[in-house]
Amino acid sequence: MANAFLGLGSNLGDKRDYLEKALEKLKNHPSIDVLKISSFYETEPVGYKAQDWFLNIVVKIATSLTPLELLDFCQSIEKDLLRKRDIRWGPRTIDVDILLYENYSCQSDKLTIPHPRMMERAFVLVPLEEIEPDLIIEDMEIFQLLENINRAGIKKVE
Ligand code: GSY
Repeated sequence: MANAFLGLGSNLGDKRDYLEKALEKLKNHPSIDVLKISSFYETEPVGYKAQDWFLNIVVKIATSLTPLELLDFCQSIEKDLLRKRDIRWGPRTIDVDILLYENYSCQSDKLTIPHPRMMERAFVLVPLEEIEPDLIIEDMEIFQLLENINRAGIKKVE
């Protein structure tokens, strides 16, 4: 089994419901164990600003799927939950990204691990540190990565 971290986000419709449904699909997969789920965070959109705030979480899983099999499953969740890819950085019902998969790294048109933009995203790093405070990503401790991150646009849902 490999440990992996996934980032989930939604900013259309009933965001919490989309995230809960995506979590259920992960939990119901026979080759995935959901080990940890972060708090829910309301987060300012990164990139395309003229859209609603996101609700984001990070999840730690153990899986016997390969990275590409896991990607296929994440994309099937997005398809089932009616994600449309209209505007590149635009609103979406659900986004399920592979952030990390063990210490594996790869770079291709289909999949890049670690996720290429995760190091500068508060909506990824803050929930990731909550569930894995000792995490080291490419020789950097997560608290070091967070030292340069502006947390103004991220609020934990209590
Ligand atoms: O890459 C994930 C989709 N996404 C998000 C997101 O999940 N949260 C925030 N705050 N901004 C985002 N911009 C994009 S694209």
